[in-house]
Amino acid sequence: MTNPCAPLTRAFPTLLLCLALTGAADPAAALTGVVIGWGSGSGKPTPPYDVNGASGTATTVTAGYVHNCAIQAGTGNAVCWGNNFKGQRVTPDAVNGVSGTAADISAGHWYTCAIQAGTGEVFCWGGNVYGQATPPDAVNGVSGTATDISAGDFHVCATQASTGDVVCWGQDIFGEATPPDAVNGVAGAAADISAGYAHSCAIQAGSGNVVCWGDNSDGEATPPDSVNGVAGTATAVAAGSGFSCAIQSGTGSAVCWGYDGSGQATPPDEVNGVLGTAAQISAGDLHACAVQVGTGSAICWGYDGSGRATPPDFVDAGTTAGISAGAFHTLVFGEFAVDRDGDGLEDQLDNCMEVANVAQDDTDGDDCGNACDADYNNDGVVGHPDFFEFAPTFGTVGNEDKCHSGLIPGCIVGFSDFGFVVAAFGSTPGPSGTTAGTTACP
Ligand SMILES: [Ca+2]
Ligand SMILES: [Ca+2]
Ligand SMILES: [Ca+2]
Ligand SMILES: [Ca+2]
Repeated sequence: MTNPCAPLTRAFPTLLLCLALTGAADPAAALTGVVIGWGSGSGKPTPPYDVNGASGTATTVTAGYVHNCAIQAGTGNAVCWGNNFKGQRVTPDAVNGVSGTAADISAGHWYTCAIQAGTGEVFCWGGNVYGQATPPDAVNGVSGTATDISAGDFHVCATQASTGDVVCWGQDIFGEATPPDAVNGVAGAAADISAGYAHSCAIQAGSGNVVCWGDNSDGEATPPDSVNGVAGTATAVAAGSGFSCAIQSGTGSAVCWGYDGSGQATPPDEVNGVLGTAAQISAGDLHACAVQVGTGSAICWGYDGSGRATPPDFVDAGTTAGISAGAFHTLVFGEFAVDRDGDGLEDQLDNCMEVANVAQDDTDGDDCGNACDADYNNDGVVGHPDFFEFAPTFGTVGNEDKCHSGLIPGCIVGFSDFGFVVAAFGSTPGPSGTTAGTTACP
């Protein structure tokens, strides 16, 4: 919790040195890897500071049913947030940085699976009613490991590291966890896999043919000729809830099939080849998303309840590096000029990035604006010492660091400031975007 520059910002030569050392002289460059979510709150799309840019960013995101996970940039630590009904949010030491980190992660329905970096061993945690959180020996390190993993609603599929064979486990009511010979090693292996609600899809290694299995009630397990090898093949595949999507080889066009009640199986012109093509694709419950080639735009389609298929403007304007469509929401990570409090200052320029504070007053110069800093003794928490420091200043002029909502200079410490301190009691100051990448203030 140390920012070498923060306490020194009033010592001008030291400030210049700090700017030179930290690269802060070019603060307008958007952070790469910032995680942003949107859609229904039930999907818990709001990411934690560990990956939202306040104190870290991400290299992978995965949107599950009502929880989400990411891999933190730099550390490789698995970070999860949202609902914890079955413990799906509590990352094990094997991948959270304590005794290992994660190379890949996938959030399902009340459970999560990850591939441990270095070893390739699969770890799962959370709900295990169908054995979906118990990876088999073929990928858990006993007799094999994995290079790719995809958690569906109640079943999981992975590609075995040494063979490329598809291995699935968990619920198998529709045969969704029983991969066919074309990709299970008998007659072929897989280059990409995706587990959906009750079906799964893979791309056969070598041929590029899309192969699906499991529930086919809506034709979701019957890939069309454009990607099944008859008239075309695919480079990526995504299994959703009752529908599937793929990116066609050569053209880059997004192609979907299966249930289309909300238009989720009808990719728009931006990615279907008419106006643009897709670099990545992800299928959720009732909507799907892709990253457009060239622009890096996040493009979503299908059911738009709670705006899950409508990326915020600043995501549109930025560059999406990765996208994941969940049950009720969407997550991306990428390079975005985020201004989450709408005060006109991008997060990385904003010393209180969740409070609109155009003036950016920061009386004690700790990079934590007065608007979110009641930690007067700079011990990292708003507590009794801060309250006792505040109390005698009530009604006075000239104690600008106690002015959290008034205009300074000349502010009078008043009731609104008292209310602010009370509300902040027990919390940490910030978050400040101007310390992003190093630490949250102080
Ligand atoms: Ca702002
Ligand atoms: Ca602000
Ligand atoms: Ca401050
Ligand atoms: Ca304090």
